[in-house]
Amino acid sequence: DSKAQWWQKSVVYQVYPRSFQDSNHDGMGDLNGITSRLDYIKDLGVDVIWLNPVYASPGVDNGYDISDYQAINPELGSMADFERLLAKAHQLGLKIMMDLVVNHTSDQHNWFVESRKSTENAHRDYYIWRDPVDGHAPNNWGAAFSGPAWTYDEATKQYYLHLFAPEQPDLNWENSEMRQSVYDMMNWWSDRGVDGFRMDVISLISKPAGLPDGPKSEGAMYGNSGLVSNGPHVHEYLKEMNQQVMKKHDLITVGETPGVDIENALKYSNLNNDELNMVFQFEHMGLDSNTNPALGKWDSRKTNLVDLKNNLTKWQVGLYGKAWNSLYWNNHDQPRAVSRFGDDSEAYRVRSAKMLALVLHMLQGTPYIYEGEELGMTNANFNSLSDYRDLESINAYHELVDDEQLVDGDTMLAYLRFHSRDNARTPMQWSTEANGGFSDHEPWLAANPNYKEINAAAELNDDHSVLAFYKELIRLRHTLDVITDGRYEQVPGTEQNESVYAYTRTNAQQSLLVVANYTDQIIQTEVTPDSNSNLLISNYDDDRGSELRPFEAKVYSSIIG
Ligand code: TEU
Ligand code: CA
Repeated sequence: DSKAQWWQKSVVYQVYPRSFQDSNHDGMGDLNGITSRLDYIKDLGVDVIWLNPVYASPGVDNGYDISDYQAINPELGSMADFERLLAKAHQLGLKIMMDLVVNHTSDQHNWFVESRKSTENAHRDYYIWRDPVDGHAPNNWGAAFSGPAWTYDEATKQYYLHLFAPEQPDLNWENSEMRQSVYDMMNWWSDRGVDGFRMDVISLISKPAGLPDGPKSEGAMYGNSGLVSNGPHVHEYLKEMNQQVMKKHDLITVGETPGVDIENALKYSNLNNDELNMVFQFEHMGLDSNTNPALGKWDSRKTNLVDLKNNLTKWQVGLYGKAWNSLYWNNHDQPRAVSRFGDDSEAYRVRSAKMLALVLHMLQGTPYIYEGEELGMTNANFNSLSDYRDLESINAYHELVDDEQLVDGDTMLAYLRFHSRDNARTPMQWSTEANGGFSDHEPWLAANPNYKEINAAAELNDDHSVLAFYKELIRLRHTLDVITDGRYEQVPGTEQNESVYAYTRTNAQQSLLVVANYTDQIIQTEVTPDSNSNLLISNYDDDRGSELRPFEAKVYSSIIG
C-alpha cells in the first residue's frame, strides 16, 4: 500500500470567484454562487478547492491587492456567506485552500496607510522604503505590470518598492513584527477551519541584500527584477512560518514560486515538510515566451514539444523521492490549455483537450484543474483592447505599442489573444442560457460566445465529453498508487521526437506506458506496449497499436510479477 500523504493523492480544482457563478444578478461571481455549484465540483471527484483571493480589496489586480486580510470583499459576499461555503464544502468532503498574498498588500491596507504617514510611524518598516539615489529610484527594477518597481512618495520623500502595480507595495519580510502579523492572520483563518494556503509569489518575499540593479536587455526600459526569486532568507522565513502555523494545523500548503529551480524546490517542498508541501513551478509556462526578452511573454507561437517534454521530465526526475510538485497546464494567469498547447478548432478541440489532460494526469505531483478546463474551454478571442479588463494586458499594450514602439497594435492584439490573463477569466460556461448561465446581468468580463456549444450542461449528458474524461482520470489517480508513487521515465529514444510524448510510470506492482500524439497528423510510432499490457484509458474508441491518430493519447497498464 502507498504511504503517500493525503495531499499527494489529491486533485485540486481552482475557482476564480468573480468568474464562476453570479448569484445576485450584478454580473460578478460571488461566494453564494460558488456554494450553489459545490455539487458540480464534488461530482467531478476532486478533493480540494483553491479559491483565488476573496478578501477585502480595491480590485486593482482582481483581489491580489488586499486591504484587509480578515474581511471578505463585499462584492463577493459576507463572512457569513464564506462560513456557509466552508461548511457545505466540508459536508461534501471537499477541502478549501485559501490564497495567501503576503509578498505585498494593497496600498489601502491599514499597514500601508500608516506606513506612508511618516518615517517614524510604527508601521514604516512593514514596507520597503529607500531614499532616492541621485534624484532617481534606488535601482533599475521594472514592475511586473509595466513601469518602474519604485514609486516616489512626496509626503516622506522616499521611494517604496512594488514588484507588481504601484497599488501593491511589497511587505518587508526582514521585519519580525510584520512576519508575526502574517502568522497570526494565518492562524486566525486556520482556526476558522480553512484547510490550506496557496501562497502567492512566495519565492519573492526575501529581497537580495543591497537591492542591486538587475540585468537590462537591449531595448528594455527597466532591469529585470528576476534576481528577487529565492532570496537569501526565504527558506528561513518559511521554516519559521511552518513552526508557527503549519505545525499547529493539518494544512495543505502550496508555494507559487516563480523563478524556482530544482535546487530551491528541493528545499521548499522537501518530503520532511519543514517548509511547504509542494511548489508551483513556471518553466513550462515560459517556453513560448518571445525570443526578444524586451517583449517578455508576449508572443503567439506554440510551445515546441521537445522543449516541453524535456522540461517536464527534468522536474519529474529532479524531485522524485525528495520533493513534491504541482501539475498544471493553466490557471487564472495563463491562457487556456487547449488553445495554447492543443488545438481549439472544432475538429480537434475535444480530442486535444483530452490528450493534454491524460498526459498531465499520469505524471507525478498534485494536479490542478482550472475552472472550465474540464470542459475544454478556449481562449476569449477578443478583438479590441477595450474588451480586456486585466491591468497587465492593458498596461503592456500601452508600454510596448505606444511608449516603446516595439510592436504595432495589431501584432500586440494578436499577442493578447494568445497570452492575456483574461483568456482564463471569462465566465464559467454552465449552459446555453444568457452569458453561459453565469449571470443574467452583463458580466464584468464578456463571456465567450462559444458557450452555446461548450458548456457543463451539455457535457454532463455526454459520455464522450472532455468532462467525462477528466472524471475518469481523477478516478484513476485515486485508485492506482503507481500514478502517485511510480518512478517516471521518458521512453528512451523518444526524447527528440517532435510529435510523440511517451513515458512510463513504474512501482513494484505495476507499470504504465503513456503515449501521446501532440500533432494533428497521423504518426507511426516505435513505442509499443509489452505483450501482457491492457489498454487502461484512451481518447479514441479503439486502439490501432503503432498508428497514432491526431492528438491520440492512451495509457497501457501491465502488472508486475
Ligand atoms: O502571479 C505571480 C506571477 O508569477 C506573475 O508573474 C504572473 O505570472 C503574472 O500574471 C504574469 O503574467 C501571482 C498571481 O497569480 C497573479 O494573479 C497576481 O497578479 C500576482 O501574483 C500579484 O499578486
Ligand atoms: Ca454577484
